[in-house]
Amino acid sequence: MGLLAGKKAVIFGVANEKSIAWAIAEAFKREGAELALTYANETVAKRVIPLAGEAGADLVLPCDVRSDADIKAVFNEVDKAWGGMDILVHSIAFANKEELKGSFLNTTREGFAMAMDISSYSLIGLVKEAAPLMEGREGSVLAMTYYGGQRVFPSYNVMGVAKAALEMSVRYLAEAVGPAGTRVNAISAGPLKTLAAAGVGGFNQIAGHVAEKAPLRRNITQEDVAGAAVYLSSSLARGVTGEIHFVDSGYNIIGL
Ligand code: 0WD
Repeated sequence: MGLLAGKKAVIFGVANEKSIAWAIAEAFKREGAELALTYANETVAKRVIPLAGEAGADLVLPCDVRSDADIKAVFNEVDKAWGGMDILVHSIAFANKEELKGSFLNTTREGFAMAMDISSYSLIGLVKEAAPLMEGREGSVLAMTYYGGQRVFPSYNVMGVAKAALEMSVRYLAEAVGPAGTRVNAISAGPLKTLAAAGVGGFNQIAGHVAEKAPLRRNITQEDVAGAAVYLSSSLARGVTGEIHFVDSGYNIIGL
């Protein structure tokens, strides 16, 4: 029997087959979970709908996380179809490309607000609606973050600030939903070549540096993240909440 047998998982953030969320969906499926996937807009839908078919997802729903109505609609559908849920995965981030290069001083008020809304607030927005469906089911919420939310990296800029807010939201949310038996954690993943990473200036330089300096002397893969996601979403991690768990070949422990 799989580690997630009988669990119902709603996954936000599949954009294509390179997405971290897609590797998580595949691993969850393998471990026996039932899946619901969402897509941000019609362009993404063209790629996500066939992938959802491939994964045998029960539901594929539109959701732009900037919209409270979209978020509510997703969890209404989930409630109708499943009458509850066990796992929520938030694998979403966005910032203006012009603000993911050069100086942090290029950050605009509008760009800051948008990055914070889509990349940080959205976790709170999703958990607000999901929490009642997860109550008393030993539920698990999982978000994706990056070390650039704790230390300064070239070009990561406003996204680093958004990740810091996301990581603190993980802790506050863990406290807020803990009494109902729901856990909230994040994986801090090393650099991975995805659409989101393509938007970050100097990504190849960062990935090359990690491969050279990290204890494991390699970059991680989407499957490395998915393995940790299975553990954190399963009852093996039933005592773990409010945690930022690094899956980064150990890069974060290195001083020099
Ligand atoms: O190196 C990396 N790739 C790392 C990524 C290292 C550490 C963490 N992460 C994080 C990202 O910051 C993000 O939180 O992992 C998460 C997933 O990112 P990913 O898998 O690397 O990238 P991608 O496949 O692009 O998925 C992110 C998706 C969007 O993709 P696009 O490319 O269409 O912008 O986030 C979704 C969308 O599907 N997204 C939204 N979903 C709902 N509403 C929205 C939105 N408004 N905006 C973006």
